Amino acid sequence: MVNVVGLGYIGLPTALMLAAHDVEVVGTDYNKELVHTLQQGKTTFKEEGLDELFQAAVQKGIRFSQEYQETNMYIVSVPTPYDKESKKIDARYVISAVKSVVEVCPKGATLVIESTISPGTIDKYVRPVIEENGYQIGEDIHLVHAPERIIPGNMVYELVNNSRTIGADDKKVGEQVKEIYQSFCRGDIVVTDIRTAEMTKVVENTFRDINIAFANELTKICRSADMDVYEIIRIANKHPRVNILTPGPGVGGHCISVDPWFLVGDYPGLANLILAARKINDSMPEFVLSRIAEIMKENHITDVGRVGIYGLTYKEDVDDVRESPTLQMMECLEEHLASGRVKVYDPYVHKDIVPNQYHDLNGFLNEIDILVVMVGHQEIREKISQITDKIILDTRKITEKRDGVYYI
Ligand code: SAJ
Repeated sequence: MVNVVGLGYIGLPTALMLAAHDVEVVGTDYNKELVHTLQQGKTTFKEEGLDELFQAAVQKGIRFSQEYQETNMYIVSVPTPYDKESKKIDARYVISAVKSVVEVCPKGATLVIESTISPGTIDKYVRPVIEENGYQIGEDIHLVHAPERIIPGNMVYELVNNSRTIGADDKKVGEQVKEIYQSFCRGDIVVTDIRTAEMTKVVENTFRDINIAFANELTKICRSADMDVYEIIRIANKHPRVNILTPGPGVGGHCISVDPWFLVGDYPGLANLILAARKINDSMPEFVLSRIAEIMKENHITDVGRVGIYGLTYKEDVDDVRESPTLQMMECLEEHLASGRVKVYDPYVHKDIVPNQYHDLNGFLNEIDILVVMVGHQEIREKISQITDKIILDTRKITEKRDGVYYI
């Protein structure tokens, strides 16, 4: 039986996928309400194909509990926040999950960490916790790091089709874990050592961050040169060895905007390109604000209260608002004492998390003159061509060029 610990964005789909493929699974989370919701047969976040997967897993007998189970394999997928000041990982959830596993696991169990961790975390935090409890690693407990790679918005598909990395102290144990993942994963599964797996994961997200930063820097250059950045990227990408990503209002989410900081925090003075990329991406929400100011001036609009921000999530068609560019922008606005004036709307965010948040699109549109598209949710993609009575600042390039439409 596999005990999946932490039933969030990664743990839940992983647990469901294993169960749906005939692996006996118990999903554990310390959040009572979350476990209760799952036990009642409801999923806890929106994701393409997740509800169907949930049904399949329930039929195969998946169970949910607040208790850690006594079994021979654990998959830990708990959050790994980072300290905003030092930029270093805050490993407290991983440490506490490992402690709890060690308290119940029989000798010889395998402990797989799926959470993204900064390179070196297993040596620095996980091994000591296990050893302090009198367990000998490699004898009493086997350690593995199998970092997740799935992208929110396409998680179910990517769980099955992505290749993945398994880092293990002992290759044989790595191969055994590989077999478990092969119950559902059709991608290549590479077995390597733990430090390599830790570093590879962070490198992947850092690569994407740097590529997006390049696109965002080009946007600023093209804005100053009065050129069309999208056309330039479109043409450049026709080169067989060029693949520039898409500029936008910033980089959010809990992965790409966080992981590169681990390298910056741990290797100050060495991670220079990585730091520059982070700074560029972090500067984008403020850049959008400066564009809003320019456009207001150009159109003789003086009332910030007539500006409407579409989108609060960190990207399209997800309900996750962590580190979202809009929230970053609202923080900048707060510094200018204007955050309470702009109107905000997101079809995926039902709770009020910012001032002046609307919950119906028409009501929101009725109150504004400038529509700032921060997130290209399906809803706005479908409606944007009909919104002809507003000035639009489209940071996601979902709108055709026409009078009154601006880009970043
Ligand atoms: N973004 C751009 N331009 C782009 C692509 C993305 O501005 O061309 C922005 C998005 O709008 C968003 C942010 O970047 O704000 C990150 O979104 P994303 O879709 O690029 O990635 P995540 O954070 O949802 O998921 C990433 C993925 N990593 C890579 O593609 C290398 C995913 O595979 C990882 O599993 C995930 O991080 C993770 O959990 O680490």
